[in-house]
Formats: sequence, C-alpha cells, structure tokens
Amino acid sequence: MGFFEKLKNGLSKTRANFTSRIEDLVGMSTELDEDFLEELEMILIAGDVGMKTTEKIMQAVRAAAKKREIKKPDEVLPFLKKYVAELLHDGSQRMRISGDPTVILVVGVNGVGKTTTIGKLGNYYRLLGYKVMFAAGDTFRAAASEQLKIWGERAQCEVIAHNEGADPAAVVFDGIKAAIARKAKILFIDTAGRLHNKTNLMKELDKVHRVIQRELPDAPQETLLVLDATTGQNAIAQAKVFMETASVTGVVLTKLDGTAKGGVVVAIKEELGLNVKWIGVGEGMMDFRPFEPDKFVEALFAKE
Ligand SMILES: Nc1nc2c(ncn2[C@@H]2O[C@H](COP(=O)(O)OP(=O)(O)OP(=O)(O)O)[C@@H](O)[C@H]2O)c(=O)[nH]1
Ligand SMILES: [Mg+2]
Repeated sequence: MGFFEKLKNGLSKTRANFTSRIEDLVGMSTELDEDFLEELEMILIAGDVGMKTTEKIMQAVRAAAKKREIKKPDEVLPFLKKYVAELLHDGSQRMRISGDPTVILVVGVNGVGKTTTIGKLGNYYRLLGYKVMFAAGDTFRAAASEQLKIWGERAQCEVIAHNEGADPAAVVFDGIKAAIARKAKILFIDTAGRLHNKTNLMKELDKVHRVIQRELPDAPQETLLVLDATTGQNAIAQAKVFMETASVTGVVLTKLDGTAKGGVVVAIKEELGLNVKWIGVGEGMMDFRPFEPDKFVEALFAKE
C-alpha cells in the first residue's frame, strides 16, 4: 500500500465523522443560511477541531460568505479544505539533526506510543544512513527497558539501559557518554509516562533535561511530545501540562488509524501553536509518516 493510501485508510474514521457529515449536510442544504452554518459548526466541534479553532474557521466561512466568495453550500467543502491546509502550514516541520549527537527527548503520558515511536524513528533514520542509539529513560515501569530493547533489535539501534528503578538521569548520562564514544549521530531518549503523580513526572523530566544540557549545551535539539489521537481534546489538555515543564519542539500524533478524532491535528496547531512533525498510522515499524499538511488535508477530504 502506498504512502497516500495508508494515510487515507488511517483517516477513514475521521473522514466518516467529519468530511462525510459535511458532505451530507451540503447534500441536504440549498441555502448557505444560519441553519447550515450552525450545523457546520456542530460538525467541526464533534470532529475534535476544538472550540477556539472552530470559531476561527466559522468566522472565515461567514466572512467568505459575506464577500460572496462562497455562495452555495457545495462551495463550503473546497473552501474548508483550502483554509485548513493554510492553518496547518508551517515552514519548520522537519527535525533538526544538527548535533554530535543530536539528542531527541521523547515525552508524553503512559500508553500514547513513545516507545513505539522511538523504534519507528530509529529505524527511519538508520535507513537514512545515521548511526542511531536509544536510551531507556523509562525506569519506572517494569519491562519498559525490555520493550525498548526489542525495538532496538528490530530497528538495529543500540540501546543503553539500566535496571528497573534506576535513576533515569543516570541512564541518560550513560546514554550520552555512549553516544559520544560510539560517534552516534542521533540519540533518542525514552521517558516514563507515569510516575506516582504528575508533579513527580514533571520533576523527573526536568532533571533529565538538566543532565542533557550539562553534558551537551545545545541539546536536546528536539523534545517530541507524543499524543494519542484517539483521546481527542484530552490530548490538548495533556499537552498543556507538558508544555509548562518541557520546551516541546514538536508533536508526534499517534493512532490516527482507528480514530474519528483526527481533527485534533488542527487544534494542536491552532490552540497550542505546536507543529505535528510525525503521525502514527499503525503499530508496525513502517506505520508512520512525516506530517505533510497538504497530503493530510488531501486524505482528510478525499472521496472514497
Ligand atoms: N494503532 C496504533 N497503535 C499504536 C500506534 N503507536 C503506538 N501504538 C500502540 O500503542 C500501545 C502503547 O505504545 P507504547 O509505545 O508502549 O506507548 P508508551 O507511550 O511508550 O507507553 P508507556 O511506556 O507505558 O508510557 C502499543 O500497543 C503500541 O503498539 C499507532 O500509531 N497506531
Ligand atoms: Mg514506553
């Protein structure tokens, strides 16, 4: 299956909940009247685009209607497609591979897909010719290191790990030393998603961050926040907590396959000001894509 087909398949539930409902509304409406606009607004909110972003989109639709740029209901979908693509656009989607090593810290609550994402990205960058290593900074959960080691084998990336309960900062320190010694170009750092409480988790991330900076002042070059698309607006609330502590440089939005809440991509950009850099569309090593706004919108609005 090609890149676009996989993305399109991954977004099929979102499309059913969002695009198809707009199409149905358009099909039933003859006038671009207040009823139509209110219904459209409901669909956007239900599609997890978020309140603030929905308001912004609706203002644009109303303004375009007033200026007679859109006159009939069936002109709304092409307008939305173009408008959403513009909202999502940004010049700096790519990751910066600029240090020796480049350190990429991966954060997020438990179960969102951090470890899986590291496996996928590790393999991707190895195939591009970089030497990649992983550091198992999640020492809280039993078997977390083992899971990362399995991904390390599959992705052919060396893993630095300590025993369960070890100090994550110590693992990170060793990871950096090993990456320097072995001339790795990229070091991915896995972190715990759950500790005894939120304050502890944030303290731990802060400590990990300080260790990285002490060893490599320009690092981490990226702090990727992993968010699970199936959680919709909850993902936005989670992101706000992480943004208070970690200087998040981008988002990995996982589990876009099998969710109707893909509209959350728009809210991440608009309400958090964060760029989605990667999207996950399955559990396998190749089931992810760089986030490309045009392709995403194309797949979101694609006809079956
Ligand atoms: N369908 C689907 N499943 C995914 C995706 N990414 C991860 N998963 C699954 O989500 C589950 C959790 O993934 P992990 O990578 O263990 O998540 P984590 O954030 O490391 O979790 P903790 O270590 O517990 O904090 C696993 O069963 C993964 O296979 C995705 O893009 N699509
Ligand atoms: Mg994990």
